[in-house]
Amino acid sequence: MARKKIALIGAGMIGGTLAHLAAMKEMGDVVLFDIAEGMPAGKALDLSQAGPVEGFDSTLKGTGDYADIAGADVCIVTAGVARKPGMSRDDLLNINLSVMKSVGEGIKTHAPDAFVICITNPLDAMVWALREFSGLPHNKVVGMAGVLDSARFRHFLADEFGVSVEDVTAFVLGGHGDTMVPVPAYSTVGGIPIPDLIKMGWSTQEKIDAIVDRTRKGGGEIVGLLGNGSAYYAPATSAIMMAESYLKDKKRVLPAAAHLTGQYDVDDLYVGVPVILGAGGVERVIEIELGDEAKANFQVSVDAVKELLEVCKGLEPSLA
Ligand code: A3D
Repeated sequence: MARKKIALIGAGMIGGTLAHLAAMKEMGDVVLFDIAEGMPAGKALDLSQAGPVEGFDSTLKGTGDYADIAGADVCIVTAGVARKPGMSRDDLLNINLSVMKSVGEGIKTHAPDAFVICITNPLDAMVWALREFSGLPHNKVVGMAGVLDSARFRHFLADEFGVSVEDVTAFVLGGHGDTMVPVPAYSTVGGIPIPDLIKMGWSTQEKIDAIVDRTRKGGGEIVGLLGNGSAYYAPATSAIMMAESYLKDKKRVLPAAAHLTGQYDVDDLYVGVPVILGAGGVERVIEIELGDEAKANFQVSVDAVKELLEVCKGLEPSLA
């Protein structure tokens, strides 16, 4: 049986970490694509030399030629630029939209059967753009944000309750960013919902509210601490979990930015919702009954994504 092929479009901080994880897990052979001269080949060579020590046989190749991603089973996209001082949100949108255009066309030409996971920010708009430019079926293009956001929520909750992160499940909906909607009622410790744990005296509403707020601002907290760049370990491991669910047809129930066609009263928009990820890509969007507060917060999040998309639709991306 041929090995699987994982193409990483963007070989920066997240791209390099993705390559490391994919090789360590022997998910398949890895191609690191980037426009930066030499860098993807350098990372691929460095990682290849970890193979004899770790005992993995995945091959790693760095490239600047889209032909090398041919036949990829999974493409994970982190290509783009980060917002720099003096750059407006629209400037950033325009640049990353152009990047999505060239990445989308590269995937369309060379890896049209791939399952595509977008990580580039602003996530909900970029995954939409990537789908448009690649022309792939909507169920084969998703955005990674929810797994990361819920992992942040789980980490903070486990810390608060003094329990293993393994026993904490967390539920996060909506767009990626300050408007995301962590839902404590669907988040549990050993199956016990957070509101019940508050009633049991394990925590207080104030503490949970503070955790929700910290989760929403989780990315910014790390940016502030790093001083240069943004989070990459947890984002990479989150995308790898999604890729594994697809490659192994695990049918994991994970939050992802998925294309909605009426679910949650949202039409033709990518927003974070729980989905089943299997060999068919997004096999099912799980539509749950939301309480009034979560519903109102979700709507704010959806409106923010819509607004961003309207700006995108007014821009004219060139190839980047
Ligand atoms: P970084 O280390 O800058 O890597 C981005 C790479 O993209 C660089 O190596 C660039 O050379 C490359 N690149 C730029 N233009 C192109 C192009 N046209 N084709 C191919 N490669 C190109 O960033 P990073 O790896 O830290 O982050 C990557 C993206 O993920 C950014 O947009 C972040 O904002 C985003 N991010 C998203 C999350 C989510 O949860 C959604 C979390 C963390 C970071």
